[in-house]
Amino acid sequence: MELNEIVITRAIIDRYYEKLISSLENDVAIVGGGPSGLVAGYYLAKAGKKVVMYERKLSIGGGMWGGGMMFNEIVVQEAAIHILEEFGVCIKKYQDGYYTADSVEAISTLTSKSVQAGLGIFNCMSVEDVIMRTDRVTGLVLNWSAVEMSGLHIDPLAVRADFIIDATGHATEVVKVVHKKVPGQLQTSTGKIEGEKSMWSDKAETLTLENTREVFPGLYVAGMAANATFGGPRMGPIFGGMLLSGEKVAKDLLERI
Ligand code: 48F
Repeated sequence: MELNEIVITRAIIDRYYEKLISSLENDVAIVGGGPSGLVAGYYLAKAGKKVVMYERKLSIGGGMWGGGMMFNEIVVQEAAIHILEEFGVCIKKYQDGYYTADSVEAISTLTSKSVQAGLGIFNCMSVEDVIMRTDRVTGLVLNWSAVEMSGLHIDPLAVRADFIIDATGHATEVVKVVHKKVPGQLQTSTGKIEGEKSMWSDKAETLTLENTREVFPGLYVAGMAANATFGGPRMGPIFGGMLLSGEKVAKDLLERI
């Protein structure tokens, strides 16, 4: 068979269009493809929910690829090991309570298993705004990351979702957008973004879970965005809290959808 460039092109356009058109209305839309977003997406998709993820960069995985300072190993505490086991990531015990995994294997496995569970992932897309109806977030406003990076004046497109998860990490970008549009109305102690505190691994890991919750009607925070929003410390290169946060936000949302 002689390969035909036009068939190849049509196949890509047709298949991408199918994915795009089927993700206009969702149960949950996740912003950010780091570990917390991926774990959330996996559990929601596995439970049969319609869930989509938008990631600004070409590669999914956020801050997990580089382990700690580009030493590509991650540390995960005992409490989160069941999640890596669920995904089938290879884990090595380091000493009591501490486990390690190859960060490249960990993030590629989280990504692969999430897609296989039914999570729709769109890379190279950035969320620049939200849709709001009567003081509730009801969707996302999207544009190509290349448009954002080049500063082109091109209008975005929009998708609807019953719930949004801000899993944008330290930047907590969706919460920032909401706070800009309706200042002082976040469900934090001051109504504002509390801001991330300095490193304190033990406290940060516990607080990440407590802070994984709804911050504005229709909008949840997970992962590092949860601590940045509610004023928790950063934890550094330990990833159990990120995984547990993804599991928790999925569980909480499954009770509401
Ligand atoms: O930062 P990130 O990995 O988020 P996370 O799941 O995990 C944090 C850890 O990696 C680490 C840590 C724990 O030790 O503190 O930093 O909380 O991934 C966030 C992803 O969101 C994307 C960004 O490119 C990254 O891959 N992102 C951020 N803003 C947007 C976005 C946006 N507006 N639209 C689309 N993607």
